Amino acid sequence: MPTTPTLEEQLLHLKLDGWCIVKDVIPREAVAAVRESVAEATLRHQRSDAPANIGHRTGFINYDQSFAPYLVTPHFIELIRATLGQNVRVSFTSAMINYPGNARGGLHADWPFNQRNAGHIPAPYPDVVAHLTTLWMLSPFSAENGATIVVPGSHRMETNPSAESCSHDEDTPYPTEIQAAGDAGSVLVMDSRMWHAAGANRSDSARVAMAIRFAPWWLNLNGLRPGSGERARQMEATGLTENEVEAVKPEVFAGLPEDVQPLFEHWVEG
Ligand SMILES: O=C(O)CCC(=O)C(=O)O
Repeated sequence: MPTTPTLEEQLLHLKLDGWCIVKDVIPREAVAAVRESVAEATLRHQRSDAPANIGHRTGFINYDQSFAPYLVTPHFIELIRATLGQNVRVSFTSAMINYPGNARGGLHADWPFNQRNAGHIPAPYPDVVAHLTTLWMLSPFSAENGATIVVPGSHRMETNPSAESCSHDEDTPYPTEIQAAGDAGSVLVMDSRMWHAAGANRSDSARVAMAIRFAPWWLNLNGLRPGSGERARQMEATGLTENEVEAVKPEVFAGLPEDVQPLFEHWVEG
């Protein structure tokens, strides 16, 4: 019978391989309601510039809070805090629906290591865990519906395929890549440096997920703030675009569970 991995085992997996899966972050009996709520809010607030076959909404906490209580599920947040420190912050909340027919994405590392973002740490970057990407499986993730493709160990590289100088092309599968499958309610936790991509959805149903990213207190997030001077200067200096994360509305913040509020306090509007 499979046993539940300990925190130490998960930390080792994350350190050596760059990723791990945390099961039952959303309990089985609750996950269908969260999936429906996220899917419905994504459809209602869909980004007009989302790629074909993808439903996408950034700043998602302002539109739906059904997932918020699970951000502090003890065996999940303990792993996040053990990696990034006690005063960790949520940097992004994005909903993503990959529809049937969605093609495989390009291999990349995430912000702040993605070299196409204005606010990136230039490659070659140092070997430091500076940001975590967590992908919440609201539908089961399978090879057929496009479970995330990961390249284990690639987080220790000092570059990634978003850099023109990287010797690996983003659209070429990497020989040791695998797909991170899991049950609905599980969360794929990745070092944001790890090379990854969305898998192709060859099934006949939508893959509903959220990307919730975490930063340590010392990482500057101001370049993500719409309208900030720092954002404008980063974009002007690099000639690159940047993700936008809208501020959390005060009334949304006030309605969050007390133990979830510290994760968002740095980003409240006003
Ligand atoms: O949808 C996926 O499986 C991957 C998403 C992704 O690449 C990202 O959010 O950076």
